[in-house]
Amino acid sequence: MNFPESSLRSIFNKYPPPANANFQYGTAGFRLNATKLDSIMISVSIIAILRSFSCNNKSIGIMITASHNPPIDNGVKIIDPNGDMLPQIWEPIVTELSNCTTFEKFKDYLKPLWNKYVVNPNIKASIVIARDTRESGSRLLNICTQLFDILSPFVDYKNFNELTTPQLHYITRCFNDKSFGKPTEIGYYEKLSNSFIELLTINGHSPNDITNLIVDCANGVGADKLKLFLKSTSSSLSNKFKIINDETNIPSSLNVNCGADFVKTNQKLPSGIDHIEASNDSTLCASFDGDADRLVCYFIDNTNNKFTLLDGDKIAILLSSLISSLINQLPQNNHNHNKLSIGIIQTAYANGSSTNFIINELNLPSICAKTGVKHLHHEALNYDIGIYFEANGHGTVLFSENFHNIMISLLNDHPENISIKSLLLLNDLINQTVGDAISDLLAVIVSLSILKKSKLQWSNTYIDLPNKLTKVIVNDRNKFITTDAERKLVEPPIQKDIDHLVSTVTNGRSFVRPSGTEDAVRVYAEAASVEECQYLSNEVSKLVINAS
Ligand code: 16G
Ligand code: ZN
Repeated sequence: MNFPESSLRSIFNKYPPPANANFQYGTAGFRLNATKLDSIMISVSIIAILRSFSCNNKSIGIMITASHNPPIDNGVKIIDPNGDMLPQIWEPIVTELSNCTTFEKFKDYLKPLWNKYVVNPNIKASIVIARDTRESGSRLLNICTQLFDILSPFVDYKNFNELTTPQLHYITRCFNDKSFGKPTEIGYYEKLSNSFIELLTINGHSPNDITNLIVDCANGVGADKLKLFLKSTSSSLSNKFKIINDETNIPSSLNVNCGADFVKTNQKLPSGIDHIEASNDSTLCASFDGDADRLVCYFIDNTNNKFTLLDGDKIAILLSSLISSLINQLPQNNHNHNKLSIGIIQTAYANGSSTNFIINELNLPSICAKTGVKHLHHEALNYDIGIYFEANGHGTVLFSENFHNIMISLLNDHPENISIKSLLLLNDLINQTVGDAISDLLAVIVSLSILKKSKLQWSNTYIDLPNKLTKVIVNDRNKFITTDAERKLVEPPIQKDIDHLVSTVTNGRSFVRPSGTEDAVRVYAEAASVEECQYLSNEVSKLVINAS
């Protein structure tokens, strides 16, 4: 019997769950007010240990962050050995354990799992752990390491302290797959920097001729890490970057009036960037969120003096345009690359114009997945090149092993071919584990340079249909059940009425889905004109209120 009951009892009693615990491991792990997370850190840490045992003692990541949420919140999520999210079948297990309110219940639930997975206690579990810059982060991380210390016969861990979420995803993967890269923060910067500079160079560019950038880091961990990246790379690159909202020493400023979520939701400049700066033709503005896994770009369009957003949809289109142009330029005497499958994965929130562009202009398949990174990521794995982005700026590109093998064999026959080399370098530049604001921004810069596109040309690739996202507070959001990648409601029975309303406006589209992160229902509406969009949004919201 190796179940460490007395060690667990002592730490459980030190950080007991509240009597009314009703926690849920949701779309992005646990996320709540930081004062309520203590007991959750224990449950998450133990499940991470079991997950490691269940994966032949591979390393598992624990990231402590609440992303774009306010500074008083925090959260935690588990990263699987290959750098993606914890598989969904484990979510109810973490949820149940976190809701065991007495040690007896906790032990009764955990012990069978422990006995199932810890079959060879002589080989230890392995954990890598990190946090963002939130004030509560070090205290919460310390709860996890206390647990690891008392369970030291069963687990080894490495504490990275502050990292961005995508850095920890990358490092977790590297711990398990040495060919992926060095499992260190420096290793991450080297991989990005080398591929970025090489991509520019082989395509006849240099860091001196890229666009100027103003990067709003949401006063979060991305600020410190972007600076470290720039320090680690050629000095001329840092001349191109102006980093703002980098006050990580003032935790109360995190995500306040700045960051990707603020910019996307309010469709305006964050604090710290003035209108004149953002109107400069040679400057592109960008915002990260608090843990640097989301990116949006924007500028003030001089032709109409308007704020112009380049959101996740526009980023997906830019990267897809580059990738399909490189694929089209591959040598034609070897047709292996015709077997490469490419798919672009979006959610129902993707603007209809972007989906039309993918289908009609890029001639690529467009796939709709449920909201939440794990759903898009999962779909993207079905393709040799799976490009996935949420409109809110989460996203990346996944390249398959088959893609890699085909490129390597092509390179053998055509060692000087720039398109092959560029595709292979993109595979290194773009974080393969999860959306990454730093890596995505570098990919955007490279794409603009190689495609010789200005930010205005990028923005004019297609024109967004007017759209509106509304939050409706209902008694019980769990009554709202969707199907067809959240595009249709099954319950309550109002889908026919929604369809009817949609048919009364030009190019209309609307859907209703329960939020995975808030106690509310979201209503999305889109139409050819602002007036029709507003009308559709109001009427569908009324239906939702009446049905709830
Ligand atoms: C979480 C998801 C994000 C999604 C959002 C939807 C991750 C890392 N984050 O923040 O992808 O867009 O939830 O929120 O998966 P909602 O369900 O409240 O609309
Ligand atoms: Zn985030």
